[in-house]
Amino acid sequence: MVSRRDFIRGSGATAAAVTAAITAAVSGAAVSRVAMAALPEPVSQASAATQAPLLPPDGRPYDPVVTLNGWTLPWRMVDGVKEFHLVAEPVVRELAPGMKAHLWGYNGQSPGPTIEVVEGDRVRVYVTNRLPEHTSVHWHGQRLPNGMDGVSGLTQPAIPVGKTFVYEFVARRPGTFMYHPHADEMTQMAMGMMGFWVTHPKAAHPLIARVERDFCFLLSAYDIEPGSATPKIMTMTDFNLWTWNSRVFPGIDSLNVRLGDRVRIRVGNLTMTNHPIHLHGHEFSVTGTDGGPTPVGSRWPEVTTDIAVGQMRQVEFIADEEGDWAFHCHKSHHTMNAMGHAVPTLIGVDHTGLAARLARAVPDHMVMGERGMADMAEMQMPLPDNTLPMMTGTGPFGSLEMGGMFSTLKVRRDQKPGDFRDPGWFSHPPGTVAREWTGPVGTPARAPSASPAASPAASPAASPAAAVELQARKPAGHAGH
Ligand SMILES: [Cu+2]
Repeated sequence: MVSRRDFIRGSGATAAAVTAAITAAVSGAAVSRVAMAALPEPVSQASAATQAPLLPPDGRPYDPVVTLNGWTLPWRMVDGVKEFHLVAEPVVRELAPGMKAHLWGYNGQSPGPTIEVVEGDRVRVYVTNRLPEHTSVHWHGQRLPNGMDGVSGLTQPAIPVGKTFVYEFVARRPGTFMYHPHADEMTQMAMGMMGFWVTHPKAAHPLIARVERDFCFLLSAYDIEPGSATPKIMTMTDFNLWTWNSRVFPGIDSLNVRLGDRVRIRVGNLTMTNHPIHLHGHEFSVTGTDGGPTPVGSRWPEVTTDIAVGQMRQVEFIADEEGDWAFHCHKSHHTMNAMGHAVPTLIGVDHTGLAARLARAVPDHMVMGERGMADMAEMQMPLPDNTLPMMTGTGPFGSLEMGGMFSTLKVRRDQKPGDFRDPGWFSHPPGTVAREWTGPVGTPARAPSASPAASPAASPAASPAAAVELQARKPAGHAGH
């Protein structure tokens, strides 16, 4: 993997190299070399792996963030202005090993690169449109001149196909923001167009702590039928791939920290529903929203924070418990990969004899689910090309039976400061793992149930179990049945 430093060096950060690269790219084209050289070279990212933080090479210093399965866009400093170049374009994004999606994004990936600036920076962002339709970029949450707000039709004309627009404003307010199109929004966001923006404070800030680890990611969702690669953009709620930075478990990298680190995680929600994001083993406080840092008196401990549509929540905690801690959306359907939502519940249904009869009629039919759905995780069922098992991932103790919005916070005593690499699975101290009990098991105390003698003989209430069986499965109600 190419390191961040090599990546920047290799991409040519000097003006001469930029000019040479652009000249090479446009030689023969009827484009003024001077005009093209005025644009910062667009930097593209080919990898979906988490890139090392981009240490600021110039400008005001700050503590950079780490974008989960993402990267920060390098800039060019021109007369004290930070210049970035976003290229809106179709991309191929690996959602997890084994599945690639045809999305729209920026600079080679969906989501686009994170933009990091410092409070007070004057920022110039060139946006080149290589999509098949017009677009714009809205800088969600920012204080800026109205005409820089990126709402096509309202504050600017849309950026036509093939054209480049420039946005310029001062990053007035420190905080965590997002960017996304405000032109054919439903399509373009359903296709993956979004990115993170962090404005770091220019000096010590009473409400913004310095942290050892600062992670960020966006929530997005896609509806991609198994075997296909392009999201169905008309889907409103019934998505089948719930992603963090357009990745699903087990494709989402772990958040690797050192024992005792103060950790900040910034999460923005650009899906169509809310996501209660839950961390195991620690309590956190919400220290910021996209409206800015929260007052200290408004902070209380939580282990789950619900992030509504169009919101950002920034949480902080001290990572003082070693281990591999689950970190996920608490909507259990959001920690699953592509699945059919129309599958009936078969728990408790007796399949005896059914499989043999069905096999005669439908040779490839499989009966599943009568003891729950855990079988699904380890089932060797042939999948269509380019899809993922609904429940998957293997940990040190077996199948995790997860997918979608799931990752782990790995807290390690020996993780070096600034080292974000995956330390592998946790080695549990002896005697600290739940284990099988092989001694005597006492009879559990139960509440007394109604005695059959005390109820009318015909009443189903005579036996609670009988009542449950009777109601376990109702007719689906097809017309004519
Ligand atoms: Cu969720």
